[in-house]
Amino acid sequence: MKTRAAVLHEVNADWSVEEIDLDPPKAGEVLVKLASSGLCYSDEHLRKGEMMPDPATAELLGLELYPIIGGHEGAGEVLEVGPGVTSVVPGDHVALSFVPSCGRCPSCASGHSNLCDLGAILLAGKQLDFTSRHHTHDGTDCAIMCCLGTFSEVTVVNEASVIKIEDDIPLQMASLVGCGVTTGWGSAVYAADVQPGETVMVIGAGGVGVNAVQGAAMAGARHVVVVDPVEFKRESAMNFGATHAVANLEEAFALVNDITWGQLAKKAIITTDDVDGASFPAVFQCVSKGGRVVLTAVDTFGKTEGIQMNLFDLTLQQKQLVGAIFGAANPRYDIPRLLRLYVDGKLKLDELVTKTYKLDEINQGYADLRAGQNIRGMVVYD
Ligand code: CXF
Ligand code: ZN
Repeated sequence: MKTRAAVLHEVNADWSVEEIDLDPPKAGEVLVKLASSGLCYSDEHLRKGEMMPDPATAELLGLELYPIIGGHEGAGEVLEVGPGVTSVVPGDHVALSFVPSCGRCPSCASGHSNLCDLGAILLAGKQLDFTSRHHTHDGTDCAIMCCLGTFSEVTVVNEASVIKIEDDIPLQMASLVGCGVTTGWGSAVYAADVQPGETVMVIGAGGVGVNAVQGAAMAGARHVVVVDPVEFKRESAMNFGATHAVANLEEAFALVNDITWGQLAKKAIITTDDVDGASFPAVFQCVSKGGRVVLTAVDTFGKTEGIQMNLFDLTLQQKQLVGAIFGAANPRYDIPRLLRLYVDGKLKLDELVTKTYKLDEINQGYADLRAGQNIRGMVVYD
């Protein structure tokens, strides 16, 4: 079938909205008509070439990076299923998870399906059998972001990425839990393991950070201190449960030192667009003995330089630095759980969407994101 998609043809290019050819789903695959796709900063990382190896390394690994269809935060309706699909049928409403979960690998079986072995193919960007269902008009195979390609009106994904949801849940809201909401909320609830009464810092108050704020507040944090240079984001974070908002880490240290009587923050969650390794000493300065820093923000693929910190203090003050993918959440458990919290009025989703765009306006959506104007921009399909 023909559909339309936002395609990236080379690093640093604009998204090209064009007609593509889409094959029917093969075994284990699902054809999904998307209702919407969130505009996450990771697709901007992708556009800037920060999500993948450099072209020479990619060639060595046998990876074809371009063209690639972006988007990894979507929800929609199942149109067709391939042979062997058992968890959904045509007509079902589904959220797409940016991490697949097979349910059988050691990570899935031990309750860490955010680390599912199938996720290893994420950056290769094809179907799980390493072939493509998406092709440009001249027949070139397209890769798809996170095995999803939600910047396509219709897409084919593996059943492992598909989470059936209840029919009464607005699909636009369901798209948000495929990345930003779950990543942020889980970073606080699971990765930081926020406990009642703790002081928590959230550094970066965009579409992931405000959900870390929601998670920390829901877990019972006493103070949720947001750090963001953009005034609009600081103000907006206060509507999601932040108790304080400051512009930089210097102000944050003075504040947490004051409000905790010198005990400092028990947890800090880094949810910035880019990772600033040079800021780590200032982050750790805000964190108490035995405290934890969660790195949710995604740095550049293959980069090793940039972080310099005092490891003497890390040991003697027994601090922790932990990474978290998908907020250490389990897609099949936490996506329906978060959507139920939304329906019950306990999790804010509508308020996350600053502005909606048509697919043809996607470059404007990313310009607005870069300008700090959006908590979440969203492409809404017809
Ligand atoms: C990212 C994590 C790295 C792979 C692409 C998606 N997460 C959220 O945006
Ligand atoms: Zn994302």
